[in-house]
Amino acid sequence: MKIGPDDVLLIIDVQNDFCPGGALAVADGDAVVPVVNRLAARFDHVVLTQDWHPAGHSSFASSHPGAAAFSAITMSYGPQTLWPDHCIQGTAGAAFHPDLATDRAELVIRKGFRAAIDSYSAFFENDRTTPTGLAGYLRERGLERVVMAGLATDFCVQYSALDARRLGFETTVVLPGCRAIDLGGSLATATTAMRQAGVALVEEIA
Ligand code: VGL
Ligand code: ZN
Repeated sequence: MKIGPDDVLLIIDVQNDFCPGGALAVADGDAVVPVVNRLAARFDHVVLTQDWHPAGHSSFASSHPGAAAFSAITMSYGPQTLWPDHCIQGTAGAAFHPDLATDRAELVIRKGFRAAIDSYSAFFENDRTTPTGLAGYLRERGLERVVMAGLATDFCVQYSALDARRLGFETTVVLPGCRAIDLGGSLATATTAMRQAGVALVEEIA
């Protein structure tokens, strides 16, 4: 694709807790920063997402006595992986990576702020129906093509990309700008699901 004036770069969760040393570190997570920064400089529109949980969030294993981090439970809205406490509102772990170029971001979408429900996607909470408002924002501004990168490929990037397709946005994921958690093969599953949904998985934007 050739980047046009109505294209938006959506940078997913490039936050300290998802980088080495963080509470939910993604292997090599900080390697996405220079890739994402170079991409952002080429787009007219940049939107960031920020995982932003209250202490005691229901996606934290610590909120479920006896449950281990990275185990799965069933919530009222469906299956939910339990995570180490991460991205707690206002903490250093929730801050963007210090080298992430955030100045040109036109919008920061915070998600996961309701204690009872997690939100991987930039568009919907994990019930797949409660909107974050991002779709309305993009449509109202006439932005129809979304390019994504960030963390983690198999969770927040995948959910965001699948929802973007479901909402009718042309959707591209730049793989070198992403890193995965890869829980029990989740990266391969996510890659297949994104391809099947019509998400373009690319190595670079020409
Ligand atoms: C994420 C797990 C929990 C992500 C966020 O950004 O992919 N993963 N919260
Ligand atoms: Zn989270």
